[in-house]
Parts: sequence; structure tokens; C-alpha cells
Amino acid sequence: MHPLAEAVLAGDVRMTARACRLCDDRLPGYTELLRELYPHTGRAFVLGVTGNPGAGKSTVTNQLIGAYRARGHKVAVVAIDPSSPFSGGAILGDRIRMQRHFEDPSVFIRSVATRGALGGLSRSSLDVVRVLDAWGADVVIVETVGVGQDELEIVKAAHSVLVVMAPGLGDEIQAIKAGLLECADVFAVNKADRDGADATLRDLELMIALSGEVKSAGAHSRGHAAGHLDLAKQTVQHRGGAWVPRVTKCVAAKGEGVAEVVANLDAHRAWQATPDGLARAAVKQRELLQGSLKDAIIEAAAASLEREIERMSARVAARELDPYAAVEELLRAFKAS
Ligand SMILES: Nc1nc2c(ncn2[C@@H]2O[C@H](COP(=O)(O)OP(=O)(O)OP(=O)(O)O)[C@@H](O)[C@H]2O)c(=O)[nH]1
Ligand SMILES: [Mg+2]
Repeated sequence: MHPLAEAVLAGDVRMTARACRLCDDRLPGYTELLRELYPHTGRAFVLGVTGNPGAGKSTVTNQLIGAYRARGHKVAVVAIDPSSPFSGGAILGDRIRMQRHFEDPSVFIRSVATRGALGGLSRSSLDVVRVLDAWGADVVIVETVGVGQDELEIVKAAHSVLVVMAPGLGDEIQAIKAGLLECADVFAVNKADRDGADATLRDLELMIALSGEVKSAGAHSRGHAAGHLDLAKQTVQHRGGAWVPRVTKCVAAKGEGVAEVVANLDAHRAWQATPDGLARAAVKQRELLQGSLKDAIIEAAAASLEREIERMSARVAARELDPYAAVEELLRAFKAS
């Protein structure tokens, strides 16, 4: 067995940090390590925390660490630094915000840096999540600014997704744009100590109710959107069925409303054991595997066809060849290789 694998499984924090670095930097032997760890993963609850820059994701995460630690859980946090102009230096801030937990040997906090390579960020983050799962984390929280495609991929790989919003920034519109609504399981309207939190809460509830109506093919009239939401919630609670995202307010900076957020996450986790929840998980698993396969194929093709791609793009640019024929020819060459 890989010496690092043994140490990770034994819960060694320093060696686990080294294993994370190995995966993050794709150093020799990282795949072997991950393959050895894989049979020991799948135990951790993976929670994606996303939302716009500055909405309070790290503050909420900090509170969640506290809540899960109070239950005696081992908690890991993977903070993804998008290195975007919005939140440069976010990691430093996060470190300060989570300082209270840095001394705790049952809390592991790790940041993953953005990479240029296609699928690189999501893949190395998922690898790090697996290492932390094998380390024995009961909960792995992945904090990311949900803007890029890469980050959405990470969020999709989580068991539950918490979207943190702040009032008064038109965040709800942003959420739709980024495709966040489809992957949000629980919403937290943070900074409820500021004006506009109730309006954001209502907007979100309406949006959720409307999307439920669209799915149930107009079974309820539009005027009863809120009523439909209640009905849908009851269905989930009493008869199984699809999950309806839950929304509550909180003031993460003061710890207010955090218990409700945790309760909603617990409810979503319980739903995952229902037939609908299991079916949803199977679809997600398939999508995840397809995504990894896509990345691997593109990487392999780009490497083995490097010269042909260059030659073909010059011909396409010169209008000697159309791009459709070029792709067909490249695909033929790749299959033959
Ligand atoms: N008024 C108020 N401010 C808050 C609350 N929660 C967080 N903040 C403040 O909002 C700012 C951003 O909080 P973060 O937790 O760093 O937000 P974030 O979403 O992690 O930010 P990035 O990682 O940079 O995208 C900080 O100055 C927090 O102190 C809250 O409930 N009320
Ligand atoms: Mg943050």
C-alpha cells in the first residue's frame, strides 16, 4: 500500500495535507494513491456551499463547522479560490474567519487553487474531497463562488448544495443566470440584519414555487404559487417525491438562524434515502462519470492530435476546409490512434 494512503486512513493530519498537495499538483503517484483510497470513501456527507462573492459563504461555513463539531463530527473544508478579480485574497480572509477551528485536530481546512486546464479545477477539487473522505471526515464542506462552469461541476458532485444569498444585490437574478437554482437544495438568505432580506426570501419562495408549477405542468393556478409551495413541502414530508428547495434567513455573523439552515440540510440528507432521492443520486453519478470521461478524452485527443489540430485549424482559417469536415477527420484520426 502507498505509505500516504496508510497514513490518510489512519487519520494523520499532516500526511493528509501532503496527500491533498500530491493530488492538487498532480504529482507522480497521485492516481495510485486515489485508487487505493477510493474503496474507503463514500462515507462523508459532501456539502457544496456557493453563492455570489461576499454573500457570506465563509461566515456560514464557519458556523456550520461549529454546528457539526458540536455533534462530534470530523469536518473538512475545501475552499476553492477562483482567483477571480471579485475575490482576490479571499483565502486569507477565509483563514482569518475560520481561525477558531484551525487549532482543532478534527477540523481540516484546505484551499485549492484555480487551474487553467480544462476540468482541472473541478477534478482536483473532487480528488481532494475524496482524500478528506478517506481521512475520516464525516462532513466535507466545499466552498466555491458559483460563477464558472468548472465550479458548477464541483457543486453538482456534492450531496447537498447550500446557496448563500445576501439581500439587495439582485442576487436572485444572478442565481438564475449562473444556473444555481437547478442545483440549489437549500437557500440561506444571509445578512438578514440588513434591509431587504424578507423581499429576497419572498422572491426565492415564489421562484421555487413557480419552477415547481412548471414541472407539474400547470396543475395549480399561478395565483396559488405560495399555496403550491406548502403543498409541495407536505408532499416531500409525508409521501416522498421530489425535493423542494427550502429557504430561511440567517445572520451568520451572529450565528442567528444557523440551526434552521442545518435542519434544512438534515432534511435534504434524509430525503436522499427516499426512492426519488436515490434515483436523483444515480443520475448525478452518471453525469459525473460522463464529465470525467469527457475531460479524459479531450485531454487525450488534444495530446495525440496536437499537430493535426494545428494543421487543420490553419486550413479552416484559409477556408480550404470547413470546420465540420475538420472535426470529422480529427475524430477519425483519434479513433484510429
Ligand atoms: N451584516 C452582516 N454581515 C455579514 C454577515 N455574514 C457575513 N457578513 C460579512 O460579509 C462579508 C463577506 O463575508 P464572507 O463570509 O467572507 O463572504 P464570502 O461569500 O465567503 O466571500 P468570498 O469568499 O470573498 O466570495 C464579511 O465582511 C462578513 O463579516 C451577516 O449575517 N450580516
Ligand atoms: Mg469566502
